[in-house]
Amino acid sequence: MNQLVDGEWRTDAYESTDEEGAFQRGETTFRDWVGGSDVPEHVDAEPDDRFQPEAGRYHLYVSYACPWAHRTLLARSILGLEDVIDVSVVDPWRGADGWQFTPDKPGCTPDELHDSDYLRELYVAADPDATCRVTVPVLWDEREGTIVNNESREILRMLTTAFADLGNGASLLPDDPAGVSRVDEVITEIYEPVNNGVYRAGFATSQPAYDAAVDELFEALDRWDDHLAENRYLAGDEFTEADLCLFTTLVRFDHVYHTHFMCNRKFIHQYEHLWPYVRDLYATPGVAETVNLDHIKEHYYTTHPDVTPTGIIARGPDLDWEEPHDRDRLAGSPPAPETED
Ligand SMILES: N[C@@H](CCC(=O)N[C@@H](CS)C(=O)NCC(=O)O)C(=O)O
Repeated sequence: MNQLVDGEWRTDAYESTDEEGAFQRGETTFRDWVGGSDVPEHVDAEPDDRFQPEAGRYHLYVSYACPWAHRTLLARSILGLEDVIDVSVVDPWRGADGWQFTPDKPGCTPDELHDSDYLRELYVAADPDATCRVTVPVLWDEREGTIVNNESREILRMLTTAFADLGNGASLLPDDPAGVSRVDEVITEIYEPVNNGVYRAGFATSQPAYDAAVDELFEALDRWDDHLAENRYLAGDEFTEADLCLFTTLVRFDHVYHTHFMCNRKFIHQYEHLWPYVRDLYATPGVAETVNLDHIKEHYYTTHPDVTPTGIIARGPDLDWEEPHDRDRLAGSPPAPETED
């Protein structure tokens, strides 16, 4: 697989599966923390006073296709941070040179800051000797000219805490520490079987590794479907970061994970509660405009020739994302921007 080694781009740098054929996701490398917010317990970082939350200073590099980058786009949109943090969008197709900027393609932008051709140029600008994968999302600091962080869960938390005061007053975290801990537990709980589970199924190179990933995935989906029978959201009564983390996998599921990654024991639209739940989240103000199904489908079907060698983009299924969800009968409410009166 492709990555930077000592600042040079290499196309044969690492194996993405272990000797048992199980997918191994590499660690991300830029892990600084914006000052002015608490570092969650699970994060090994100190707030860095060099990085203060400021409007117009930071930039997000994303792909609409990527579920991890989607977390950050969702928080930016729901919290009303569009004028605070600008965004550059890469081409959904990723070839041998890694993520690239193709501004002429619908939904894509140039690198708004540096006019680079490839995302890896930013990684090398941040660290000329970088040895790492070149991934999205990236939180870039224009003032320091470097990458602050490229781990979605951490960028998400910085947006919902350090940057929240610069937004519209909506919140994606409970007020009480116990509520925040519960959100953290749920995000951890869904990561391995669900968010990463679809990749473990799709990129497995042995039958046992694939079987284990699919079994864990559907066991977790069944469990959360039961939870959602009585609860509007995943962690308490509010729409939180945890819902947003599940959403980015569920919204892609029937279009790409089911077929391309062979997660085909069931579609999400066949679940009694998960399907209305994901439509409820989709109907939440700020969410629908972050979903680009064309980029999602193009990315997955054309970027992994080991998985779908023809690069043909599967047509279906036709889903009505705007069908009424009737979830407002359950306790809880979507994030609400503060209104001036
Ligand atoms: N742990 C990272 C994972 C990010 C990630 O793997 N992004 C994928 C896109 S979905 C990527 O950029 N892959 C490029 C590569 O691995 O070379 C996060 O959550 O931010």
